[in-house]
Amino acid sequence: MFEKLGEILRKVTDKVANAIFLDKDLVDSIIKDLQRALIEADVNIMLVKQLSDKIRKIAVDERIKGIEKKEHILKILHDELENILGEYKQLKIKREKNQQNRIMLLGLYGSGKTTTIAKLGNYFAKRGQKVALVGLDTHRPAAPEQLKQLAEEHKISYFIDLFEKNPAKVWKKVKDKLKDYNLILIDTAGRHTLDKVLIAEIKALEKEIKPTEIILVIPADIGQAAKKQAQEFKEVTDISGVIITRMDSTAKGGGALTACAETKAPVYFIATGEKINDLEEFNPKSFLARLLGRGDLEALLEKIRSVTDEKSQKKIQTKISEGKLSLEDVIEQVKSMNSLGGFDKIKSMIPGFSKIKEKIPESVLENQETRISKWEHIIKSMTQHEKENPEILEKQTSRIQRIAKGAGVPTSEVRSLLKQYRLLNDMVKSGGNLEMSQGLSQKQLQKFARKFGKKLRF
Ligand SMILES: Nc1nc2c(ncn2[C@@H]2O[C@H](COP(=O)(O)OP(=O)(O)OP(=O)(O)O)[C@@H](O)[C@H]2O)c(=O)[nH]1
Ligand SMILES: [Mg+2]
Repeated sequence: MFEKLGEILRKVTDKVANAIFLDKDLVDSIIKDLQRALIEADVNIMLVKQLSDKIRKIAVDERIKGIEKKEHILKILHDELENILGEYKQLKIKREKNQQNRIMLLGLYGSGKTTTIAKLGNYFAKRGQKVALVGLDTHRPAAPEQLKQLAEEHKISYFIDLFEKNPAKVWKKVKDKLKDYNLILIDTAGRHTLDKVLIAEIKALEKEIKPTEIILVIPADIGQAAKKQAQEFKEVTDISGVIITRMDSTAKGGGALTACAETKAPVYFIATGEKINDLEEFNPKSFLARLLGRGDLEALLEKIRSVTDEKSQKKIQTKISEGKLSLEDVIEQVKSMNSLGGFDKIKSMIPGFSKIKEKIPESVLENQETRISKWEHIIKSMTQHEKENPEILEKQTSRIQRIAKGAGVPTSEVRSLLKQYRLLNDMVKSGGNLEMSQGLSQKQLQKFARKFGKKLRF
């Protein structure tokens, strides 16, 4: 139901974790992805804006640097998402003696009340509660029959009255029969709108039943409109929580969920299908963890630490600012890019590169591993002085031949490595300067694109 949102959130967190340079371009692209995904899930645009503003604020804060900045961004992202999903509140069933839990479900026409009553009955019966369903929808003729069928199918006790048209009277008739049950789930009638008749009926039932919980059932497909609906119901009665149904059949679930959080109506459960077991307790923390594909914030932060070895990052940064990388450094960079998901990642790591992604040919990404292992052999055949100053090799055919022989590769391979070194050194050097100068100019970008398009053949 939230596959796409989850996919994008994971992509965004990966981008943050894997970034070597966390510059304006990268932050912009992350925020754009996030916004698009959240708005697609129907999250209120104001909430989306708040979230983006907070991330941007951290991102441009000059006082926070490197890994710390990444941690801050991920923490903000995590906390804000958790925030907009609302507080966790469990639907507690009290078990004290003589304590009867009476849970009344309300909602507009077709919101899923009757189906949810059966699901809840089944859910709590399995957890050892003595459950009885009571049908107080006396308006729709087929309603008691629907409840009966569901109850019988799942072997749950039920009480209905096929003739009485006043729901409060039905309650009076059945309440004495409910003594042996500790959890009473009460189905009520729906209406097209929360009109006076419905309000009067709810009030009368509330007075008669004295429910321990009044739960509003909202279908996810109304999206953000859930806010208005929850507010209206809250005004006329003591809604203690919400159940959102039809999460499976709409892209607007994010809107319904976050709208309920805005009204401070805790979402107890979400329903994700028509079957009896398609009901799950809603816990914002674990819901978010699932979306992000990770256990919790700590696990998320761990990801950054695992891909960002701070020391080696610092070393590279220094070398970049000095404009000098050794061949081994370059190999290290390429290898780490590879382990982080391919050379493709260069685009998101180096400022400005995201803009030209379509111009870097896919062939660049091929056969890297074989190439890298050859390169490692080549480097092993070099002297320390050669490794640190590879430019001295450029015109020294005899040295190149010696190295090629030692590594068991043709001389063309050694030359190709030297060429890549030059290119990458150039690129990383420009990237290093860029961090300070906020991105490449269009001209520089085109130059890089041409260079990489033509020359970077792995
Ligand atoms: N896909 C999907 N369908 C659901 C879900 N919950 C309920 N439905 C379907 O929605 C329709 C209406 O459900 P009901 O339980 O009858 O809704 P209600 O609120 O009792 O309706 P009224 O009593 O007429 O007001 C039925 O066809 C259900 O099968 C859900 O989580 N997912
Ligand atoms: Mg119904």
